[in-house]
Amino acid sequence: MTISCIQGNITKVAVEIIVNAANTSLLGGGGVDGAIHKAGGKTILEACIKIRDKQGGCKTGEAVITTGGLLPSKYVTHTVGPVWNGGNNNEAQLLENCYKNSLQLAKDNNVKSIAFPNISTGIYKFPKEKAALIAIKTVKQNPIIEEVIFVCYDDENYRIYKELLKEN
Ligand code: AR6
Repeated sequence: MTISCIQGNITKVAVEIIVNAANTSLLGGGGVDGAIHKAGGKTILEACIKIRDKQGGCKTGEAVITTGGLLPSKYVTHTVGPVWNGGNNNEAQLLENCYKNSLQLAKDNNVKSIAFPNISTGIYKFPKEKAALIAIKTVKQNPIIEEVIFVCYDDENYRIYKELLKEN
């Protein structure tokens, strides 16, 4: 397994699956979710609505998979990160579950490469360094996908990931 980080827009990354930091409604939103739906087109939203109709959205920590629509990636995995609420509300475990369940879903779909955004570190306010430590630890503990790329958008996350992955 290789783990790396890049800085940029995840909608441009050519891997087999990109992960979306969605919300429980699966109906889109701001941040990376908005960018993915905008770039990927309406087939992604249609697939999300189908999943919603079937199972009523997606719980925090869980993940569902749809087409990648117009994106370079074949699939999008939509996972719902926890809202940071001080740290004593199971946030760390829920964030770990996002990474673990997304990796498992990729494996179940025979995917070899996956790109993650920095889940929960935007609108949901999870402290960036804590989130990065959880993301990297969880990926290392679940070496089931050949290539994992962390796509950092803001400078602070990119700096944190570069530093933490140096020790690889
Ligand atoms: N590519 C990669 N990363 C991005 C991009 C992009 N195009 N745009 C933003 N980021 P956020 P959350 C980074 O707020 O905190 C939505 O409304 C951003 O810098 O997108 O999990 C959903 O519908 C940050 O580091 O997601 C939910 O309601 C990271 O993506 C809610 O936001 C995550 O920030 C989820 O909040």
